[in-house]
Amino acid sequence: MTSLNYKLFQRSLELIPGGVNSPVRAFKSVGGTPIFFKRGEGAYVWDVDNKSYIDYVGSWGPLILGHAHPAVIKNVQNKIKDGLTFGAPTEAEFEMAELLCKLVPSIEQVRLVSSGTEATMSAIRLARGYTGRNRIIKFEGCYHGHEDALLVKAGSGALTLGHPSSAGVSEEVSNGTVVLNYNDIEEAEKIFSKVGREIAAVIVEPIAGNMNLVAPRPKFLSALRELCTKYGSVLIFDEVMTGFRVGLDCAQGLYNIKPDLTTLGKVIGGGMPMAAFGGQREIMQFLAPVGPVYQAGTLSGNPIAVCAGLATLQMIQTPGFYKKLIDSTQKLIDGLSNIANKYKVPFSAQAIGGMFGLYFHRKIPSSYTEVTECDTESFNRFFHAMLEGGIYFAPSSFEAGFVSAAHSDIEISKTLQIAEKIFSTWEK
Ligand code: KE4
Repeated sequence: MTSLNYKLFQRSLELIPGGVNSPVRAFKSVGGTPIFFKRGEGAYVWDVDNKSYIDYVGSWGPLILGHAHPAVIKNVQNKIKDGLTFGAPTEAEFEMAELLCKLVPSIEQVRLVSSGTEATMSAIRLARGYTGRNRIIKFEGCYHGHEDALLVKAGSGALTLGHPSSAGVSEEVSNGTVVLNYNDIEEAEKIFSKVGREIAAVIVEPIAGNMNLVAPRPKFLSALRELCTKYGSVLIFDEVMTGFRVGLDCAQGLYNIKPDLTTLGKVIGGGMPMAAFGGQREIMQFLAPVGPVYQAGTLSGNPIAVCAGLATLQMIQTPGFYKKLIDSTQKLIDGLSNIANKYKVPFSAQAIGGMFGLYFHRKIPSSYTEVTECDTESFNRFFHAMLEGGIYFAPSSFEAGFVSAAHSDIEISKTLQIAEKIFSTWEK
């Protein structure tokens, strides 16, 4: 009997390019057709055929509390009765600004937007306006949303689909972007010694989560900090994914580096369209309506999205929240690694905070090149076997995975049981 997932997908293909509203959802690299979800609760999602899955995507990171958390739903329900949007300042967005400035010390002023792409696009423009320079540095495999200047050797869906440098991005734009190798300090030092005074900004995922998970090598981030300080370039930490995912003080707190600007998204919206960028007051004051750098948005700071975010940010401040999240994530990773090793499957994994990477390679990759040496075909086989078993991992070997506060020992054990069944009969 043809599943409703499949029927819906065939119909969607007619009216939506690729049948999806964001390419990485299309199952292009793992094969098969996407699952259409209809409900989520805690660590679980249900598809339109009523099959349930333990969810390790969490909408690509926002759902750190799990699906439909009662506190988030209640906050949104209470607020929505007063209207959805005003296109004017509201108290809720001031509360969000106050909270972000309190939780992220490097943020002295902040502007709310509706997506991570808007946040990074605006941060780049602000850095160019503030420095009067044009060139920016990004790193191969890092993804910062689909802003033209950043869709050069990008990660996530661009990498998944094999087009890291998108069509439609003009030469003039991409020529302003210098792409370096993540974790390669010497290369960054060499470039800065040559053109440092032309560099408006370095934008970096402090923990790369869009070429699978790649952790920063010791001194990589501090080297970028020193270079930006020395040459007057703006250091932008793109924490859209890592912000509040790896700890209450984000990746910048974990590694004790103070960026000039930070972009945030995902968790701060609690599942609703909301993101932000902020940092040094002196830089932020270049933004309209105070300064010459224009940036705007009809639904920026939307009060309903802000309420979902505020409820989420309140919950993650409860004592012991991150210890439990980190313990659950580590239990998953250790369990998967031990089982793979038991059956001699070439596999490794790592976790940072509530995010993780799975690699079909004996060695955990620390560069984009090493990620491309992982066995994608094995990942795809593992992905579908787990999916069959009711476990939903990201449908791409170039994405990180996410655990939520709703994942208990029950879900972790169930996941490991399914993995054991798969690895015990793994054809090498
Ligand atoms: P959005 O425009 O998708 O809200 O955020 C863009 C973005 C910016 N920076 C980082 C570090 C990000 O990870 C993202 C978006 N992440 C992807 C998942 N890897 C979103 C999933 C998708 O594109 O559908």
